[in-house]
Amino acid sequence: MMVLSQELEKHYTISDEHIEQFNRDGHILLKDVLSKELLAEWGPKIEAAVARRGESQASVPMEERTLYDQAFVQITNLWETDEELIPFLFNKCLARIAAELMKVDGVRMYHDQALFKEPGGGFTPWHTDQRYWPVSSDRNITAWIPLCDIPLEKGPLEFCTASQHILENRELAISAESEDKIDKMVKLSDMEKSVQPFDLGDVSFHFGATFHRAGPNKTNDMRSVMTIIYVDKDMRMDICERNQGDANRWCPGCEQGDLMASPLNPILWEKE
Ligand SMILES: O=C(O)CCC(=O)C(=O)O
Repeated sequence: MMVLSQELEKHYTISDEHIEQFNRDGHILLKDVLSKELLAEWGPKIEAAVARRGESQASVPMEERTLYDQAFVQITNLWETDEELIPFLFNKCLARIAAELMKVDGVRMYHDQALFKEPGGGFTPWHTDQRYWPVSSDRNITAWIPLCDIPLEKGPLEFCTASQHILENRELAISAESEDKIDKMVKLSDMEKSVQPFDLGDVSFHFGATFHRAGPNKTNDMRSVMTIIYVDKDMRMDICERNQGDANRWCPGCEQGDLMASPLNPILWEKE
C-alpha cells in the first residue's frame, strides 16, 4: 500500500484516448485520481484555512450578496498564506496530468483557489477563465478537486463540450449577463452540455477557454472544492486592460511578452 505522502508524487497514467478527449472536448473528468484517505487528510486542513480567511465573506447574508458572491466563497493562493498546504497544492501528480493533457513539457503554478459553495449557495454563471488571465496561448488549465462527493444537487461543474474554440461571448465577465447570453448561445448551438456527479477522488480538468458554469447548492452541506490553475512552463505574458489586475496579482514584476516566471509561478512538474 502506498504511503499517503507518496501519493502526491505518484504517476497517474492517462491514456492517449484521455489526451485526445481532453483536446477535443476542452474538459475531462478523471476517476479515482486521489484516494479518499489522502483527501480525508488534506480536506480538513484546506477547510480550516478557508474558514480562517473566508470568515468575512461568509458572514454576509446570502440575499444581500451580489450574484458573484452568492456563487461561492473564493479564497485565493492558499499556498502563500498557509505554508502547510504546499505539499498538496504543489503536488507532482496533478501537475503532471495537467502537462500531459495539454501536451506540454512542463507546467507552472498560475494560482490556486478554494471555491466553496455554501448550503443554499447560488449558481456559478457561464464564463471562460481565460477572459481574466494574461496568457499568450491556450495552454492553461484548471484542476477542479472536490473535497467531498458532489451529486447533481450540490452544484458540480458543468461544461459546454468543445466550446474552447467559440469566439462569441468569451469576453463577458462572470455575471447575470454572461449566464444569459452564453446560455442562449449554447441552447442555439449543436454543442452538448456536460454535467455529471463527482465522487470523492475524482478530478476534472478544463482549458481556460472552455465555457463552464455550475448549478446551485441545494443541499444543507458545503460544496468544498479546491482548484489549482496551471500554465505551460513556457507561457509568455499577454497583458491587456481586462487582465491587468490578474497580471499584477499572480505574476508580479512580469511585463508584456515576458516568460510567466515570477516568484509566484514555480515550475511544478517538467519532463526529465
Ligand atoms: O466551482 C465553481 O462553481 C466554478 C469553478 C470555475 O469556474 C473554475 O474552476 O474555473
